Amino acid sequence: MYYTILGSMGVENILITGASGQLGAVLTKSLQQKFGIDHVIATDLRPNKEARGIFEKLDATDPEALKQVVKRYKVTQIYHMVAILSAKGEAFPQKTWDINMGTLLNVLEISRLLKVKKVFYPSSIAVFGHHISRINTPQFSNLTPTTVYGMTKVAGENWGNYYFNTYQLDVRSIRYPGVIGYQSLPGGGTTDYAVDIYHKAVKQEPFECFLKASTRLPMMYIEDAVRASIELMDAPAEKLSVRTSYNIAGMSFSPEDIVASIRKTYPNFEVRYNPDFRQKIADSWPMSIDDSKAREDWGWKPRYDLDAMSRVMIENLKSYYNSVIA
Ligand code: AKB
Repeated sequence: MYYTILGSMGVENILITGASGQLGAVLTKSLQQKFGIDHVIATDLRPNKEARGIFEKLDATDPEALKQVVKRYKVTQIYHMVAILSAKGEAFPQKTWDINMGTLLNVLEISRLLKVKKVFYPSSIAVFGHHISRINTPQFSNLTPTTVYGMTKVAGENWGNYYFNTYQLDVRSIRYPGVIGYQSLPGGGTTDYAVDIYHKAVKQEPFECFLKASTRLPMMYIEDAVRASIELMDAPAEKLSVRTSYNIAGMSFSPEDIVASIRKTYPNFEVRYNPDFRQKIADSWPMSIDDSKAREDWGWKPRYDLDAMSRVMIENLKSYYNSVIA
């Protein structure tokens, strides 16, 4: 059994909830590289078929099941990646609240009881809503979100801050922008068009965009998002002045910008704009983010801009679709 070798002095054992999701899958790989494959416990309702290493089927809404896994593997850090995202959440508001909040409260309380050293909690640009300046949105802005997902993220940030101040549980958090990667498909987000569009371009099919051409949003390439999360978890505790959640920025672009970038490779790529209910959500979010606190406190710096990301996305999706056809 893997877990008999875990848990010796000074060794970190990392548990990831939602490990089969878009970010969870890439994060799991990076954490395996950093800590060793036997020290990372990927958990989800369903396994990620391509993943290697330890996997436990886990419903994070079940506190007893979560507690058993944390105990068995002598977990020292948790990355809690379970969430129903912004667009999907609007179809199931109460379920979204129950799952997003219930799983977080389980993670926080079990971490407190079992003395887990650090917890990572992903927040989102969805915490912002009306009454903000949408350009370079400051770290400390009004948080009146327009979606249930955003409401859970504001509440979650405050719970993290509460556990830090009240129980000295070392909770750390980032407000992710839209995250774009080739490794897996996201599900249920407002920023997901920016992943789907690359798949269509590489398959040389036309794309129908659910946002208006000019809708500018903060975005980030997945490698930057994963690196940011691990860098924040590695930062010395005394450097961290924000215990709700850090703004981080990668790039900001609109559908027409990403189309122009893709057309550098596929000049005939066709796009039609057909905005739906997600337009209203996007219109309530920042266009760009001020991440100076993250830069000052723990040295955050993105590596990818739009064209660099387009090159990696197109190259990797081309290899993927060629291998599927072969
Ligand atoms: C979504 O669109 O819901 C997410 C997010 C920005 O948190 N990608």
